[in-house]
Amino acid sequence: MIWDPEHECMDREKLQALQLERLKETLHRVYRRVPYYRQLFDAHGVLPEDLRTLSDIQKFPFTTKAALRDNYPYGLFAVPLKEVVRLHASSGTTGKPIVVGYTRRDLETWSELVARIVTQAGVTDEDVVQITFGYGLFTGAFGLHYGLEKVGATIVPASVGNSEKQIMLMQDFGTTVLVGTPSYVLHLGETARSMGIDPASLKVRLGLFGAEAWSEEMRRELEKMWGMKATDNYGLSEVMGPGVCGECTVAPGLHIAEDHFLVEIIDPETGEALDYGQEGEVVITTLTKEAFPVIRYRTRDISLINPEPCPCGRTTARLRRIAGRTDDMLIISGVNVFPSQIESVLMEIEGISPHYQIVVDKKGYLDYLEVQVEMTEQAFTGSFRDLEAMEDKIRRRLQTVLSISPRVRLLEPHSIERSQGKAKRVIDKRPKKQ
Ligand code: DLL
Repeated sequence: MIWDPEHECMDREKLQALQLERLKETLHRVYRRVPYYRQLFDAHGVLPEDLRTLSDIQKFPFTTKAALRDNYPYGLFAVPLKEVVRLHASSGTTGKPIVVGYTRRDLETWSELVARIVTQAGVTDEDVVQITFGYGLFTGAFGLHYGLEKVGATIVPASVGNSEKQIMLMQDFGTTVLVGTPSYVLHLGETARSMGIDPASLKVRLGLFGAEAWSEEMRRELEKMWGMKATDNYGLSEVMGPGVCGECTVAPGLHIAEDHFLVEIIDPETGEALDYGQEGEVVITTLTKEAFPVIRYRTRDISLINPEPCPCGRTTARLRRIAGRTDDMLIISGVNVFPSQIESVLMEIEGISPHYQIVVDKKGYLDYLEVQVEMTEQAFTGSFRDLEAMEDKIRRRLQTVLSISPRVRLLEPHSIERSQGKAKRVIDKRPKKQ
């Protein structure tokens, strides 16, 4: 089913005309109402009137996370606080978070866009949907909540944590859809098993995953564990939260709500715009946000755009699943390594669990990478020989993919702390460069 065929299946020429009209309005609005943007545009010598075609957006300056942080808490709002009816904030690990606001119309748009992504993943009003994202400043839970409500699904607002109770709720309420981070739902599956319940025996048939990077291999693992179909959706607080794009069940890629967001891919080094199909950093401009519009926001997420129409009938361009973040990329003695590459290798090896951690440190002048991964209960024999052979096998596989030879440490089952939201996979102990 398609939630909003008028916009999701729009003729691309019409869609681009709509984008242009909305982009012009947005540029004028921020120039008039947000002193930060006015100064930024003035400093770059551009005016909203300089935009005549969509590609003219390239004349405009980027917005970075630093700018959002510097204007904490309300400096970038384009409406008086009186018109803001909800606040959320990004899960910043250091310093102050980024605060985003929504007008009543922004909330309406948000639930419409989430209704689109949950419908395209296959949710209907017959489903019982358990939301295991944390309710709070994080956009994940509330964002999914109101979109699912619009579709008419029965929502179980379980929030994150209390894992044994989550399993009980699934059994008693007949949960058919799970919403959460891949790492937490993996943990929920393990919890079920430790209670003597096979997760695949529960009624869960579909998972809506997002908020953190995950690999195709992790998808297969989750699908096998729960006997479900696992789908991906992507978004970020700075531009709205979930609802920016999501997968349909027909072909790969995440359909972008292009009538509300203009998405570009740029070279993260030079800032130059890249063509369709080329991989780079995702840059997003909001087209309809009232309270918190952003212009050319640098997400640091890495992907590419496929503009081909999808066999599902939607005409919106698709974003390939996020490969990682530019600031996630580890440089180990000059070699670029993405955590997602390590995850893909680990998930293909029998006898180890999907729970891993990557530790980076320096020994003298040399960078040093250690991959710690848990064995499965079945494979854990306690024999030193077996352990060594397994570590060696993992090291060789990783070396083929990464072109460097990491240290591998096998851990006993359940020794890595389980995440209750976004997993923290990388521990970088190297002194920070200034
Ligand atoms: O994570 C919004 C969201 C909630 C999306 C629930 C989907 C579902 P933030 O906390 O601001 O917002 O974090 C945004 O998380 O820049 C990506 O690096 C990462 N991220 C989000 N979704 C995905 C995904 C929410 N599907 C940051 N795949 C983004 C990979 C993702 N990374």
